[in-house]
Order: sequence, then structure tokens, then C-alpha cells
Amino acid sequence: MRKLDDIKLGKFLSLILRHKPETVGITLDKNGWVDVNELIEKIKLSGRYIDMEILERIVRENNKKRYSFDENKKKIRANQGHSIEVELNLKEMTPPTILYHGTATRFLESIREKGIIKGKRQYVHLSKDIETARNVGKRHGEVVILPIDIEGLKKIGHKFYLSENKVWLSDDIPSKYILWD
Ligand code: HQG
Repeated sequence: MRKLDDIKLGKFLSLILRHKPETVGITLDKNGWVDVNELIEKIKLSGRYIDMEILERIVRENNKKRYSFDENKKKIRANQGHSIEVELNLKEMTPPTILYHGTATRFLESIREKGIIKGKRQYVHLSKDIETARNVGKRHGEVVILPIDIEGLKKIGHKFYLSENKVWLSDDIPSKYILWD
């Protein structure tokens, strides 16, 4: 069985818990949870070593706190970032006046035209500070930070949610609520 480091195993967990659980023959329940023992067994069957101690360490130490156990540590799920449909039962929250979206310059023309869209994910991801937004954006190329007019969006009834690991999530953002200059 292959022994992966925690970062590689964490990425594999993201694939399973957010995008393609079928990779290891798992289905998530409607709230995105999966049984911990089943997850461990199925990952092992895929040829990668994992046990409860490793899983607990990843949940505890993952740099973005991407995963959570339920209170009995019987189930696990990703806190956000899903491309498959799951109901996270996120609480609607009021964000600060401005949030930031980090993206790449190559997307700007399209964003100006269509606004910020969810694409494959369930929500648009927004950051509370510029530094976090920069880290999100630079994954895609030459980074650009777009401040978002939260007050304006609130006036039109736009909803915002804060994930367990403090990522602001929202629906598509029309171009006119991006503070372009
Ligand atoms: C862009 C990571 C063209 C959007 C991060 C982004 C985050 C458009 C890309 C989380 C567009 C989608 C999410 C439009 C939006 N035309 N491009 N109209 N509207 N885009 O990865 O926000 O490490 O799906 O700007 O830290 O980059 O996975 O979203 O650049 O929290 O935990 O399309 O993923 O977290 O890219 O990142 P993504 P994102 P994890």
C-alpha cells in the first residue's frame, strides 16, 4: 500500500469529499457526510494507506481546516468547496461591508461581462481580507483582487453564508457589484 504524506492524502480527501466520491466507490449522504470507517476502508482498498490517527491529524492540522467530523467522530465531510450537490445547512450571515474575490487577470474580461459565477462549485468564494484573496487568486495565474460591494448586494436581497472554516460563500455576483476601480 502506498504511504502518502498528509498534504497528498488531504488532496485525495478533497477529491472524494468534494468532487468525486465514486473514485473510491463511496456515496456522500445529502449533507455531504460519509461514515469514517467506510472512508478509511475504501481509501485502503484504493491502495493508499490511512488510519484513524492519520485522518484525525489531517482534520486537525489541514492548513485550511477543510474537513470536519461530526460530534461522535463517526462521520466526516468537507466544510466547503463542493462541486457535487450537497446541503451543508449553512447559516446565513451578514458579512463586513467589503469582501474580496481573488482571481486571475485572464478571467477579467469574462467577469466584467458575466459577473463572478460559481462555475463548477456550489458557491462563489469570497475572502474577508486581501491576503487570503491573493492566495486564492494566484492559483489561477497573474492575480487580481476584486473588492465586492456587499452593501449593494444586501439591498437586492443577496444571501451570504460563512462556512465552518470561515470562507464566505454566495451566489453569482453581477458585474455591477464589483468595485472596479
Ligand atoms: C473565475 C480554494 C471567467 C473565478 C480557494 C476563479 C477557494 C470566472 C475561477 C476555493 C468567472 C474558478 C474556490 C467568469 C468567476 N468568467 N472566470 N464570469 N467568474 N471566474 O477554483 O474562487 O484550496 O472554482 O474568479 O482557496 O478560485 O480548494 O474558485 O478564478 O476557497 O480549499 O473562475 O478553492 O480552496 O475557480 O476558489 P475555483 P476559486 P481549496
